[in-house]
Amino acid sequence: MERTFLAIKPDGVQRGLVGEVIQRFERKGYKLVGMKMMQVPRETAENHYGEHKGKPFFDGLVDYITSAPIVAMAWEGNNVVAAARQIVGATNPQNAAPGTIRGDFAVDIGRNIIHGSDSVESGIRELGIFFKPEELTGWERNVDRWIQE
Ligand code: DAT
Ligand code: MG
Repeated sequence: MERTFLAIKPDGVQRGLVGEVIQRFERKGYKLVGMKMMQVPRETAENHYGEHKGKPFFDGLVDYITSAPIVAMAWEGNNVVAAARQIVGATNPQNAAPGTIRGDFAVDIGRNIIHGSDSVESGIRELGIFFKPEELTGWERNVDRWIQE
């Protein structure tokens, strides 16, 4: 079953949006299989955002993501990577559609509330950075048969 890495960034935590964000994925029907609050070490942030190293916004991005706690999460479900990106919305909240998390709660690209993996491969890579295998919990949910045929 497909998994993705989602993280409520420091601004989302500070603004009291943890419950709101989690609720959107729960209500959709995806399954939470890992979660922890943590302050991200600088080295971890630089690894996670390695594809952006050298870009003008890289240092500010790492400063922001390490500045206060995040909530790191693993979510599971059919097509969850792409579907979560849609729920998250466009990178720049100015372009994010209303109804998306970034569209509803953010105005600045540097304070866009949430991270979501951009591909299945990124999801595997990012979950490996933030979680030990034993921290991800496969579990049976009785309602699954009412969500997925
Ligand atoms: P996303 O988070 O939608 O996957 P990304 O991977 O391209 O976007 O960039 C990672 C984060 O870096 C993004 O959430 C916000 C920041 N960022 C991206 N492009 C930026 C830019 N042009 N100026 C400032 N921050 C930027
Ligand atoms: Mg990205």
